[in-house]
Amino acid sequence: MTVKLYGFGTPNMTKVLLTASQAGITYEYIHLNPAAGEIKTPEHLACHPLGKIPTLEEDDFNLYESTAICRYLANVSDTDLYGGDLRRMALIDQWTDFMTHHVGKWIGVYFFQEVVQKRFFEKDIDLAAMEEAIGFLKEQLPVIEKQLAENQYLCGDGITIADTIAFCFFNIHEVTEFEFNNYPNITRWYDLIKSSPAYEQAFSHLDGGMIIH
Ligand SMILES: N[C@@H](CCC(=O)N[C@@H](CS)C(=O)NCC(=O)O)C(=O)O
Repeated sequence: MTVKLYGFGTPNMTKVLLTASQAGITYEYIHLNPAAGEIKTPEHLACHPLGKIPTLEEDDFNLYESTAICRYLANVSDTDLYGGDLRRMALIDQWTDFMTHHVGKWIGVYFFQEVVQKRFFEKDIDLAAMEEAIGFLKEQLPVIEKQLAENQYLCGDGITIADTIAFCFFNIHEVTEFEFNNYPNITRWYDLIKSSPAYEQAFSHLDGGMIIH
């Protein structure tokens, strides 16, 4: 069985590439060019009803939604990326949701405004949206900082998909003005994941990182 992962360089794409690499899964990355309409073809719409990415294909099995794909990849692997007892799994879900619906949502504003709107569509940045994001991040980043001051990873000693998903939001700083260098424990955790062979493998598929092309 070969897992095929379809998409282009965005935080949601990197979540699944990095999870697949950490899970030790053999996969093929298939780049789709949004500007060329490659995500709205009948073939891709058959995999994702809204023509979005990332998507997974494994024989006759299709999956979309990046977190669902990360959970699946972790579950079919021999790793503890999404494992342990019910409480550990609940905490992985908690940190995944906290990142997705709070911290990551606001870091994502940098990606949307600076990469999608400005670079890809050549539109002006919405300064009010940026201000709002900065305000929420001032309140929310200390929560991650405290958790990582007390634990090596978000859920304790072992890396989980919550870290991978969180990392891919923090990785937005590489292509935007978003910064977190005044948070030493987030920086320590980020550098640890970035120096891993899995990061090297996952990001080698993306020419220039999370830049849409
Ligand atoms: N909640 C979905 C979001 C999917 C999504 O919005 N994908 C974006 C890129 S990250 C996309 O395909 N945008 C192109 C479009 O909507 O045409 C996930 O986590 O996978």
